[in-house]
Amino acid sequence: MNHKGQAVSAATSPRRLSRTLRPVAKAPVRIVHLGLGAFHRSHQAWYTHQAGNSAEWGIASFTGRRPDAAEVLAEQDGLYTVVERADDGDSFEVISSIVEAVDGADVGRLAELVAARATAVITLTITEAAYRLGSDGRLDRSAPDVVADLALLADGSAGKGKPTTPLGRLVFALAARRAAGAGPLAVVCCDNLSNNGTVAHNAVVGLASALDAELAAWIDANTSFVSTSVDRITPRTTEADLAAVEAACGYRDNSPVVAEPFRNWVLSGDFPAGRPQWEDAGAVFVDDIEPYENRKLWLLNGAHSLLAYAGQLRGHTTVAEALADPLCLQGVESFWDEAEANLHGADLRIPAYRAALLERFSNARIAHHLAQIAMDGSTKLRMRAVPVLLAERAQGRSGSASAVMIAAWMDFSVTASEFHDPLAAEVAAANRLGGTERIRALLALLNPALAGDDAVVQLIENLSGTFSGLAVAE
Ligand code: CS2
Repeated sequence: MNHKGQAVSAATSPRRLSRTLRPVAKAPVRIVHLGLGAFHRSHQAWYTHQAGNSAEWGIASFTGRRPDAAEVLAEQDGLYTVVERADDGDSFEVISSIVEAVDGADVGRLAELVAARATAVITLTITEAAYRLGSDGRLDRSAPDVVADLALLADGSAGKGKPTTPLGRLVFALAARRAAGAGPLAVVCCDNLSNNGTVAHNAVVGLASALDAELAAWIDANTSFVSTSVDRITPRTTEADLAAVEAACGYRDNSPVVAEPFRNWVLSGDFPAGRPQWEDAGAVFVDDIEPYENRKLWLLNGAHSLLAYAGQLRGHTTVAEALADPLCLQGVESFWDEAEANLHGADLRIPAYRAALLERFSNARIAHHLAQIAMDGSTKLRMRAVPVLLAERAQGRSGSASAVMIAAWMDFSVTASEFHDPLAAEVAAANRLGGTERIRALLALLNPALAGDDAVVQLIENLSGTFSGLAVAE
């Protein structure tokens, strides 16, 4: 059907978006990306497209676990539409910065591109969980896929074995760059982790050093790990979005991305082989990124996680629906008060930031699903709830608003029909224990020190059920 509701025959179907339909030159590959997904396309690829020197900066983007996203995009020569979805309507823009879309399993092509001297930047959106951090914040070398990748990489080091994790693939490709003598470059972490440049450094160098001390030393000396704070709410694309693009633009795009109008990118670090002029699109370069990172991670992502668990326990599906529930809103405001008391430095304009977040979250035209945000909670809560709770306790306060987020996650872990988490097995084992010991075991997965504090365990136990059971009926 077309937008007027008339049947459309194959002969009259709109043509597929491609560089033939929209003639636009391909920039040379100078950026390699790991994690080709919707967020990469609404954020880093969008900024690169807007940069004044975009003609010099093409992106080769690699998928994570599945080839699908690369296949669909390759059929469109890398072109796709960003649908900017505001409260009062949509606007559409074709983005052309991705010049090669590749199945992540093609580590040969990854190594070839990373080893090319022209490649200056590697960006990452591989998810928080992919850094395989243990509860001590370091690479968990005992994680089964880390162990498996180490064995594959050791099989002729940078030679035969093909690693399967994003970090393993990155180490493999950096080994190829070292072998080619192609010189230093920047790795830009765009995942929602505090101090994400340092986390990426520790994970990559940690993995490399388990293989080959000289490779680890080379990476350490030749790779600039840039820290960033990234922001743009990007829900999953639906069939209705494909139809909306077709109706408005007159072509078929099988891979559009829907995003809110707001976007933000703060970066800190060096680019030894150059970079696109992302500042042309509003990116900001700072010396001290921590206050910005914490503001975004705690206020935006923290509220998201609280809404994801509390909201689903209360029967809601999207962020906008959960925020319209006074009990959930109250939880968010209380958590923000706690977080704000621990945000210092820079001119953070917290009241305006909070007001803007309320507006962004209540954009009902963006169907941002709570189930999507709820995934990988054990990794996310270590960054979103634990630091605020620790800071509150250190100042002699209860931290009950951060604790309630953790309690809601624990409640959710029992009632959820689907529970995606790198520690799902450990969470299930803890849930088989009863009462206080269950709370303690679950808390130990987030932060062992907190789990050793009886008062915190008691606090969380008292808060369980806040968004379900009796508390709801009040
Ligand atoms: C969300 C983020 O899924 C999640 O965990 O909190 O993806 C969030 O939408 C982005 O960070 C917004 O910039």
